[in-house]
Amino acid sequence: MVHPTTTKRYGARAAAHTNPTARRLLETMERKKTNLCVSVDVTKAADVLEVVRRVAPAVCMVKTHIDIIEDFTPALTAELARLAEEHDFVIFEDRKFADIGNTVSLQYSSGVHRIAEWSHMTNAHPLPGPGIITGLGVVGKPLGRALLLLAEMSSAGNLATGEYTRTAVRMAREAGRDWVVGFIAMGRVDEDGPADEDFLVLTPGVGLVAKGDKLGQQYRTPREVVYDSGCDVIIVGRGIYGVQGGAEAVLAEAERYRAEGWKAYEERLNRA
Ligand code: S5P
Repeated sequence: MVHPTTTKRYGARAAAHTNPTARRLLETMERKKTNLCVSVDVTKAADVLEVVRRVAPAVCMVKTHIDIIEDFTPALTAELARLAEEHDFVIFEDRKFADIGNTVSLQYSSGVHRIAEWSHMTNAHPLPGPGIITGLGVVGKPLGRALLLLAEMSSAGNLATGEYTRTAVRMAREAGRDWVVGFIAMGRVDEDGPADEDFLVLTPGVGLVAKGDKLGQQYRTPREVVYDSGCDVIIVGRGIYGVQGGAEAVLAEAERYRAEGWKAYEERLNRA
């Protein structure tokens, strides 16, 4: 089955969203002709900014793991937020919240990182039940932030399958798309929904060279993810920032993934 959202242009899909971050992302994708999110999993603030400045022209989104930064100061997130405005991309802090509502609302708003202040989008495991969505929403909704649920994962042997995945999708529908705008998933987990429903599917585990790593990560190509599986955003980490050849090579590699991802999207639009 071909889900109706997979044959619509990203820009046209923006109108189906009330959440400002979802709209902004879809409009940025259309404007910059990119469905690429670079995952900047490096551990020094200067290296994060170096990678982001390099890849900025090629991305709709930058994904962070802010808790791996060894020399974190709020100047880093302030600069990331400034770069997001200057270069037209969305910031996604890949926090994978997984606790009760009260705890996650504190983890989201407070602590050293104050994620809600600078990150347009974040994500949560549905494992604890709907309270996690409500708890994060208390903080994020008034700020116009957006939440994704992890409905599936890319790693070998993960437990997010079958009934767990279906329940994640049901929880998102019940929460409403003004807050839960989509999923981390490997395919169109929302296929059973009504034709006018529009969720974003963001997909990690993307590589043009490696097939996996030694710790269970599994890679598919941009074409497999966007054309075959109907996902919206490809998330690429080591395949881009880990490329040999220094700073110049990083932008060239980001551009290669952008072009592959965009070609697969254009072909999908033209699919009968
Ligand atoms: O199932 C998942 C979910 C996520 S968000 N598998 C993943 O790999 N991720 C994240 O995507 C992971 O935490 C990492 O930041 C990125 C993949 O990085 P890569 O270097 O393997 O491309």
